[in-house]
Amino acid sequence: MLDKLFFKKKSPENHTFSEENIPKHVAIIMDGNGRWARKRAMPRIAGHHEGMKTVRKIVKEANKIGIEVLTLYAFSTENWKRPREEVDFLMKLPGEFLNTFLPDLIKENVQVRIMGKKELLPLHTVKAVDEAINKTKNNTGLILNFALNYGSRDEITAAVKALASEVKQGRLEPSQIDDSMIEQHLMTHDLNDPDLLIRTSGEVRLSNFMLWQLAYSEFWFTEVLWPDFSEEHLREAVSQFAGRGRRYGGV
Ligand code: V07
Repeated sequence: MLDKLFFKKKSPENHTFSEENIPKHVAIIMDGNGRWARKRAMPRIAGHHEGMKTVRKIVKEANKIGIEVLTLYAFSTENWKRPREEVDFLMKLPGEFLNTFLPDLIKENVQVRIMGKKELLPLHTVKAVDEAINKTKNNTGLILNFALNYGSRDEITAAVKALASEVKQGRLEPSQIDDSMIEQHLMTHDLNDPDLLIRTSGEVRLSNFMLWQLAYSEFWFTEVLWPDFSEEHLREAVSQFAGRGRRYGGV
């Protein structure tokens, strides 16, 4: 409770943004870890490891700012195509991250979640993640939502399949299908759509990330590589968002 009062928007000295304009849900494509390592003649995995430390920093800052949901693209369905050793290393990062930081996240009232297909993940990864989900499920602060083995087309396809099967069973008429019905079948059914998408490392594309949910979001791209992404950069993206007005297609 004390943590919540400290980190949430309750104490005026603890937030520097006007409350209305803080993005409630920020999604981040954490790109540039391999490039960060190459620039230092280090192996790619060293970049991933450094990127993990950045995750911790940015979660803390997001909580301070008063962001409600932070979705981080940790591993895509396409990432399985990477070399075996790199995939094995990546799959150990959730466990390492949680071993190191779960006690702090609990103290800070953070709720850990996962979106993606858990079935294909190694058992040790699933165990680490499930423990964190369980231990934080009643936390009421920042929702830290890791996209792990996530692909947006897969997610939409699964939603379409579920609806098609309801039609086949005669429980649904095709004419009844609308936006909100599709939304309810996505992994984000109980979350707001992201208000702000950040992608680091200079690539300007979505790479199969939250295609449906990002329909009306603001995008903020930076050349900064993820391991170099700082609290200041997050604040810069958030302030720029606060200065823009979103219109959802209206005027
Ligand atoms: C990963 C570090 C960040 C940069 C992007 C690639 C490497 C944190 C997690 C994580 C995931 C689930 C969870 C707790 C932590 C993570 C992967 C890669 C696969 F419950 N960072 N990080 N997972 N990187």
